[in-house]
Amino acid sequence: MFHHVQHYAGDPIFAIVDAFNADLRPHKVNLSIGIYFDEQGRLPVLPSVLAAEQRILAEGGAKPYLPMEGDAAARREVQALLLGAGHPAIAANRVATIQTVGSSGGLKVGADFLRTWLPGSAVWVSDPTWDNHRSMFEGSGFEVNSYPYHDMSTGGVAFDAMLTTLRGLPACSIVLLHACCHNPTGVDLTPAQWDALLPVLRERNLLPYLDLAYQGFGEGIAEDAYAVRALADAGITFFVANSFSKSMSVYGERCGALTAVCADAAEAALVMGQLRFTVRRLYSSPGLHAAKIVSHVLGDADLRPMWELELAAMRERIAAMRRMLHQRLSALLPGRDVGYFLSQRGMFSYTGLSATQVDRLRDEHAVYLLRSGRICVAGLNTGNVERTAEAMAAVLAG
Ligand code: KET
Repeated sequence: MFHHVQHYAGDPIFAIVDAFNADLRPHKVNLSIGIYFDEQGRLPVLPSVLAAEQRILAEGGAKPYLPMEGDAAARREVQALLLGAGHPAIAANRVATIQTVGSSGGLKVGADFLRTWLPGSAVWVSDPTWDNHRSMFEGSGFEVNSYPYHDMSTGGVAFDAMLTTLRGLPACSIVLLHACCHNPTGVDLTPAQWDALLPVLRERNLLPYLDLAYQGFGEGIAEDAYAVRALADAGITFFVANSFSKSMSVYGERCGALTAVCADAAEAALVMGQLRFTVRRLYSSPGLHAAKIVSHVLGDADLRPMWELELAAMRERIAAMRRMLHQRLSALLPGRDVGYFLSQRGMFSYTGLSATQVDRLRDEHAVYLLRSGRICVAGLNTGNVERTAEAMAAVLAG
């Protein structure tokens, strides 16, 4: 029956985590997957999330199915987090939000919806992007192309080339954009560049599809939602999939959402109906515990400020690790410009290390990163940053 099934080589990110876990060297360093580890190298349980879970347990209650679109309170909180409380688009009922199984679930529901309702469109992702973007949209039947994004020579965004490509796209093309903390490069559009992008999206009648997996890890909750709010303010129709995996450190709970900001309330109602049907066909309804975590942490007057401080502390620890790595590498490689560790933001840095250098880091130094040269800065701590810098300097020196 299945002898013709093709071998699956494994996921490029999860495979490295498996290899790291199997490595017996005690000094190993995991800079592969996009997970925030604390100063002790542990995956934290945020006190705000723990307090929410204690309240959920104390409240008791049965465990019914949620509706296809998820929990109403969680969905309201998500809209306010993304757009800012009281945004006119929310008041006008032109925002449709569903709770999803992580933001991956949101991205996928959105992809299936779009494949049905914009069947003639192709998807355009940044070069480079999170590997799974391509897989997800191809899995939904889309042709996936890429637009220029990262300029290796300057370490910045190839913005003119990006705009030129987007200007040439057919109407209704789907443009996947990282709202903040670009994965894998750590290089984001500035607010001014977003402002310059909006007229192109509007004039070409493109559909922006934002991925917001790291809200709060760049500059702050509101700052990192700049693109979401600018698009909504401009009256552009768009999708945004957002995640709480990282911002609440609830990876395995699968907390996320998909939001469609539409032209008017009637259109939003139509989109909402078909998003619900898409969910029903895929996994029927999302998880109850995930909904309760999100609605308690975001909606509770005590827990919300706690969480915002905890998120700020994660952001600041990552920034401190960027500075330490930069300082150590600059000292070890005086002639080399490693300023990109400071200018890039969020969990990831694109180091420019080649796949061969990445293999040497793993084999000779037990330092694990993606073969693209992406490191997760949140895997660094004061106990391993020195060794990591020395290992990087050794392979960079040849
Ligand atoms: N979008 C982006 C840009 C992203 O980096 C991830 C996860 C997700 C979505 C998925 O998030 P979730 O809400 O948990 O479904 N990225 C890290 C982990 C992974 O590959 O799954 C990573 O890039 O390492």
